[in-house]
Amino acid sequence: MHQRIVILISGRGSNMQAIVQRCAAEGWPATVAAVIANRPDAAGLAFAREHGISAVALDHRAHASREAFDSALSAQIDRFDPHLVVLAGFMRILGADFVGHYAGRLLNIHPSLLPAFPGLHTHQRAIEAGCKAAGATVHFVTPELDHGPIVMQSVVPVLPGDDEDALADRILATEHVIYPLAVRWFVQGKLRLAGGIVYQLDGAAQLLIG
Ligand code: NHR
Ligand code: GAR
Repeated sequence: MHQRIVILISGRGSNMQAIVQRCAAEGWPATVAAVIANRPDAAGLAFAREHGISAVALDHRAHASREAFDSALSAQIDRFDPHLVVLAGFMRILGADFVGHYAGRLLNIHPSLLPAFPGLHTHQRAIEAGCKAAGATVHFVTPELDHGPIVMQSVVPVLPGDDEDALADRILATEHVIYPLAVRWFVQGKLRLAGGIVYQLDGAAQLLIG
């Protein structure tokens, strides 16, 4: 069945671009129906428009409360009747009502090896902890921040002399591989969730070593 995807961004949108490009190049049974940003200046909105994708800016600062923003956001999302909602560098914490409305069809990518380093400033925290490995995690979103069932992870080395930007760039290159793959699996119906564990039905590796 053909699936509609809505992608939420806050800035650059390079993960969103990777998903749009793979979807077209690989002929997924899916369409990116809309890209929605909580920042009107998000660079990714221009990319979406140039590719004929509906681009919506919904400024969280124009809403009186988190709940009001969440409601406005889900109203915008539901205009596109999506099968899947993808957070791709989306920087606003979402409330339990919002998350519940999209239960089982809301994905995020987080730039750490969860359950290590949920929240912000993950690259700097991994360096300061002396980690020798870092990476990214695609997970289903649950109300508890960065704690949902894990779909796929990538691992990269932390190298001597790395600063935050160097490590972020190394991880980002792997995000552009694992996020499109995870979304493809979802739209192909290849993911099953049981007991809080995500299984890939073909037995494909859910780990990328970058
Ligand atoms: N919402 C829920 N309920 N659960 C998750 O797992 C979520 C989520 C919303 C976003 C992405 C996330 C990440 O991958 C994400 C996962 C924003 C913050 C944050 O602190 C933290 C984690 C994530 C996204 N945001 C600040 C806030 O007050 C604003 C920061 C800013 O604007 O720069 O919302 O890391
Ligand atoms: C990515 O590294 C993503 O993992 C991270 O922000 C970057 C967004 O880049 N997400 C978070 O930190 C979520 N809190 P992009 O806009 O180019 O996809």
